[in-house]
Amino acid sequence: MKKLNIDIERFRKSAIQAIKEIKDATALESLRIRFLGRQGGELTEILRSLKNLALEEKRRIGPVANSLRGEIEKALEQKLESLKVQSSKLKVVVDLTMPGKRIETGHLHPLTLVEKEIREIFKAMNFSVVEGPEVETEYYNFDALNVPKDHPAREMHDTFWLKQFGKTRGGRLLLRTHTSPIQIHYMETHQPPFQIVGPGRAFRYEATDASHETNFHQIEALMVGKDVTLANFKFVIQEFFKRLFKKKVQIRLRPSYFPFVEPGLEVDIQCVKCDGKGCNICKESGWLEVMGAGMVHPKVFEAVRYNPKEWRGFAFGLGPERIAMIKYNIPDIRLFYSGDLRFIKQF
Ligand code: FA5
Repeated sequence: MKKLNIDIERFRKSAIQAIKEIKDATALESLRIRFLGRQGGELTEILRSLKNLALEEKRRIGPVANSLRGEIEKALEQKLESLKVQSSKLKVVVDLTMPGKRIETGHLHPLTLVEKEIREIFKAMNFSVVEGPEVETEYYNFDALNVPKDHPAREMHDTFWLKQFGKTRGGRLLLRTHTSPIQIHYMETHQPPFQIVGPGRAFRYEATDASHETNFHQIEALMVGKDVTLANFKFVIQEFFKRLFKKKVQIRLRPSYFPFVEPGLEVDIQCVKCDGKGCNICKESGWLEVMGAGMVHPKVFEAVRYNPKEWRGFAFGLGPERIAMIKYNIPDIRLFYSGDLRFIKQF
């Protein structure tokens, strides 16, 4: 009577290890045949050889070999299951019929979009884009713009004063209350004729409401030449609004007062939503106030050493928030800075 000349435990370990390492179902099937195949399967042969063993050896090895068969069958089955799960996951990845996943990308803020559009329109109309500092002196924000010290117009602009920085040659420091100081900086360093737009932030210490913010934007425009008139101004803004709203827009000029222009004007456009019939955007008036404007005051030219008898110019200051509100039908200016993603994601 024979003894089994194979180490069952070692066989078990290497069989289980081999099953673990399998990467696909075909290789797993080959392995199944190698161990359990009817003809020549390694474990099958071991089990077959049991009958030739001595009785004691048969009693010792028999149950071990039989339970090993169950163990290997179970391991093969589990492996097959896990390969199926893996391959179904793999199919999802390469399923070309699945709708594509939209990659979330950032996008521009509605105000940036509007400001960009306004810049582009003016650039196409041969205006240069210039900028100026947000921290200004009293001189640039008021004095050079013909707003005298104790003049009520200074009070109209509730100013954020930067007291801790003290005084400079240009007086006290402040956050500019409008973009008009850009005019002065530009004229001090350039000779006419020219036409510029100066976009930027402005700051006013005032109560906020649906159309007023403490931190807002303006776009300043200035055109200076030998014979610039209000007719040029009218043409430029009419053309600007036509390009912005993609249709002819009625404008209305009303007399107004700004110390740095004479005459001074307030510009209204006919409501682009209701075409002047009256709606919630224009508060039923049919008109929307969009900018302050006028012919540059001779005192301003004097401040920058231009001869007011030689040069004429028009200037205007436009609020892009207001334009964006009209264009996108936004009811409250405070939404722009709310950080509310439900609002921002609509653009
Ligand atoms: C001015 O600031 C003048 N510098 C404009 C100007 C320039 C007149 C050149 C003449 C020549 P006003 O305060 O009206 O004007 O402001 C102009 C525009 O800025 C307003 O029509 C409005 O659209 C916007 N604006 C003013 N204050 C606020 C505010 N608190 N919040 C949002 N927008 C504002």
